[in-house]
Amino acid sequence: MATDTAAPAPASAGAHRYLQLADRVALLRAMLMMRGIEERAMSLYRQGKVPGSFYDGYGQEAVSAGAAYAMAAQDRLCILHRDLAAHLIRGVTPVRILAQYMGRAAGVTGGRDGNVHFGDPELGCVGMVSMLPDMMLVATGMAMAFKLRSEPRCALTWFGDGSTSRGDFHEAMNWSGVQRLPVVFVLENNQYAYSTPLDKQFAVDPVQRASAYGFTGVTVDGNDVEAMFDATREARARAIAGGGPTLIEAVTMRMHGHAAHDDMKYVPKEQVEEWRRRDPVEHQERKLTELGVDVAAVREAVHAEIEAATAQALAGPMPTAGGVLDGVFCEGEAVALGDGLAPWSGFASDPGSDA
Ligand SMILES: Cc1ncc(C[n+]2csc(CCOP(=O)(O)OP(=O)(O)O)c2C)c(N)n1
Ligand SMILES: [Mg+2]
Repeated sequence: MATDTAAPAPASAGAHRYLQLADRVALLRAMLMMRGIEERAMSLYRQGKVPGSFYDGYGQEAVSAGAAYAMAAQDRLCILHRDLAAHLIRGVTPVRILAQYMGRAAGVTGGRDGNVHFGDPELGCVGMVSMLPDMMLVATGMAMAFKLRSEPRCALTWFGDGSTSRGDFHEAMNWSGVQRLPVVFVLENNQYAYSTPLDKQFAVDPVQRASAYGFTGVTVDGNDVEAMFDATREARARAIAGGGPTLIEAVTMRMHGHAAHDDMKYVPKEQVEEWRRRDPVEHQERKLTELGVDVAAVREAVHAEIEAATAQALAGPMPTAGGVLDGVFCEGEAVALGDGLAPWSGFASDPGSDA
């Protein structure tokens, strides 16, 4: 993910304890890539080229980019519907993502789904289960396996504020607390669950529930990608050291409707305007500009990559009817998950990691 548009970091203030300048640019790139791909996919949706509906994470790019960047290759991720940057960081290419949205053969699910329910197992990612928040239980189960096998790995999953009202949330929190499992729960508090605002969702800030289940809970500015990285790096190190789970509450805002059809009339305009001033992409751009990075060049490179990927995805074939049953049933032995990319260069020197 490193890019050659990064100038050497000035020796002055502004250095990050763990991230090199190339890492900080990689975080910006991942966020720009997520935003650009989703904007492109939304226009393809309006042209009728994306079936079903379309969900995006506009305004929430820092949550998935920062958290995914802090995970090692051998860790396992359960990625949700507003977390595209995590797929990118694990190594899923833009062309595969765009082909996925259009139901093409080159998509991650080979055209079996034209939506957000995908995850490349070879990159250590579990395909998203739509029932919310079932992925918390999947991540908890994987963490249980790591513990039983004494493997120094960690599982991480994202979920929304709406998910905190479901029984699965409490089951996952309780079991992982009792067993002190190596799992990181990232609660994407984006102010709404469809049209339900926070004050109709919970009577206490849900981060307080972590202590009720016996583990650490932290609240983070979800629009600051480096703050997300820091909190996740710490949570992962704690998990690997046997310190149990962490609940990270990432406070952010869903800047678009729930999905393409939703004009979010129920959201006050002032609230959107207030959050627009805290845009996570612009926040990182300002930081990097101060560090001497040519941010416009990064933007341009990302834009060109997305345009090329869109052309390639559009030129790709639809799946054939003959292969419709391929991969539906397990044939022979199940193949274990592989390892994704872990672009952060710091695992070698991180005491909490064996990578
Ligand atoms: C058990 C369950 N009920 C309803 C849905 C339909 N649904 C999909 S996303 C969503 C809103 C979830 O809100 P939240 O958890 O806050 O996540 P956000 O979409 O805001 O990121 C709903 C109701 C679902 N997928 N699963
Ligand atoms: Mg929400």
